[in-house]
Amino acid sequence: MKLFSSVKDVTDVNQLVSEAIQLKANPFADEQLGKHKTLGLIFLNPSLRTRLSTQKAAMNLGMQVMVMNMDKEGWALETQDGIIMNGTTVEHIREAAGVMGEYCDIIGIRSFPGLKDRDEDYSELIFNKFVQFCGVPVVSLESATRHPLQSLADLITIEELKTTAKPRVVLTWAPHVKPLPQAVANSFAEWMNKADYDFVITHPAGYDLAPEFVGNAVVTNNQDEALAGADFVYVKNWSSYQDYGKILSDGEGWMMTNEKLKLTNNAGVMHCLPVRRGLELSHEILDGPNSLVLNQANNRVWAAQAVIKSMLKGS
Ligand code: SN0
Repeated sequence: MKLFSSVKDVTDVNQLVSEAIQLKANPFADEQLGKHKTLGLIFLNPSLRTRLSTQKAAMNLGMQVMVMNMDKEGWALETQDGIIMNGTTVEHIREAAGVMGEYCDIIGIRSFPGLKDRDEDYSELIFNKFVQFCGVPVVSLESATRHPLQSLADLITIEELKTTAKPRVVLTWAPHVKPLPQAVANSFAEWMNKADYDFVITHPAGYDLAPEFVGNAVVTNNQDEALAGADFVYVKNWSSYQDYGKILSDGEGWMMTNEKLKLTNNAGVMHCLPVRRGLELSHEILDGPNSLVLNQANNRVWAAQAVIKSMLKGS
């Protein structure tokens, strides 16, 4: 694998999931593979799990890791081509990416959407420029439209815990105070469609995801109907795709609670984190037996390790 930005970059998803599960059982089996190889992690936005789990995965493979918090410590980056740089941006992404490619064997990059210009965000301008100019394999650490390491960890979590071949998996919108990217929801939907589960998306009117991500999912604005019989409930806020980047309502009544859990098949409740307690998800759920958020976070390591291993092997 030379690029991991979407489920489409994976030739055999089942094989990648079983690789991750094997690595979880035997984390140091490939500790010679990454010897004298360097992973560079570049953040244009904040991170906790992605940074630590990917770093840990690389260390398990014997790699050295360098982390660059571009947003705080780097020069202000220019991304537009052909302009005169007489303003506030200091360094062009062409040189910055090229330089980092000189120092690293594999690069991971995080670049959130601006949530102002939908076409620009959905063209993955920054991520794609980085891939183009760094010249080494690239792992997405969450781009404008997707968060594939999270989705792979989510798929691993469901595969480990499911009790039927085709579980009912519900992605439910949750309230939030800030306009958030659609990336986690898009990506989760893309991977769930690939997994061929009984997959349902529920959200208030106006929050439809882009059709290419919805795929074959059943979509309903009735959350109770969606939750009925669910085996897994994935809770996530996202801002509007139609009225791009906007919060359309306060989403009252959409928080996932124990009361709503009664509608489900004693579902496992998932969230990528960070989560706003008492707003997206109730304290009682997060502190209760149905929460899978730490299982998901744990699986971030094995997801990253399976992807990086495949890049190191050049397979
Ligand atoms: C990001 C998102 O894409 O929704 C990252 C998730 C892994 N989440 C946030 O930015 C949350 C920010 C907040 O203020 O709660």
